[in-house]
Amino acid sequence: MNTKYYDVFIEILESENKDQSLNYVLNLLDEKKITLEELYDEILAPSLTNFGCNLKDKEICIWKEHTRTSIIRTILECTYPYIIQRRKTISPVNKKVLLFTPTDEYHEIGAIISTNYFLLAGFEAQYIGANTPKDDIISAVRSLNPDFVGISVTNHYNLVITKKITDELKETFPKVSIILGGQAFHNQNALDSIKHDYILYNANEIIDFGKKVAK
Ligand code: B12
Repeated sequence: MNTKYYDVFIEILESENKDQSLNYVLNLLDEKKITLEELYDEILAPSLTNFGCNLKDKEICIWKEHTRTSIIRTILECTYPYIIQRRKTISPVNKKVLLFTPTDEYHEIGAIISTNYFLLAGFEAQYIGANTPKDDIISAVRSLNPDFVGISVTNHYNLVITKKITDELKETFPKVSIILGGQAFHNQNALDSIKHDYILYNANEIIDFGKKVAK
């Protein structure tokens, strides 16, 4: 995808104009200038990941980051009808994945976007929330009986609780495979310390994974 769309979007986003930001990307989708994957991977995700604030007053940086996150969340929710449309054209994988962020992990945009990638790859995918307590995760897996759980971790401080969660998941549900994702696993030591079956980083990897595990 041409970075032109990203550059224009960032300019609008910097003015914190929610309506214009939303209309700009929805028009790109409607006019088929970009795909949903390009919107998520090349526009929305980097608009957050590259967020920097050079202002001296850090308090201002905080509400600016929150405003930006809120605009991105609104855009994400508004793309759901496009996912429904796309799913009518995709072969189902016939596998279920349950996604969440662990206790104390409030960064959830990556978990929501990756849930959408799983849906676009033909999985049944359900996002059960951010900052999810271990017991609620165990209860959801018991009730929903997924083939996979997808755990999104951003902050490396949350690796300790993630390890407790994955240890218990493996012990209680040995047949459920664990997929890890998120910025905390860009570090190999972090990855080595947590029980898992797969690590996936982006839309293409999730789509290839779907083809591999399709029933
Ligand atoms: C937005 C944001 C917040 C928001 C989050 C709002 C929300 N509802 O999600 C709020 C304001 C809550 C927040 C809080 C904090 N934040 Co913050 N935050 C960010 C910011 C700017 C963007 C994160 C983001 O959404 N990125 C976009 C998403 C789409 O990218 P992603 O998560 O990587 O996801 C992609 C892939 O990784 C993958 N993926 C992700 N998960 C999964 C899961 C699976 C299964 C798969 C297959 C794939 C996958 O798919 C996604 C799409 O490509 C980052 C900056 C950065 N560099 O990212 C800092 C950042 C992550 N935050 C940081 C910090 C320090 C904090 C705070 C501790 C600040 C504080 N002092 O209070 C708190 C911690 C809160 C907590 N307990 O979790 C640090 C983390 C540093 C570290 N230790 O690792 C960062 C890097 C900022 C920095 N440069 O210092 N933050």
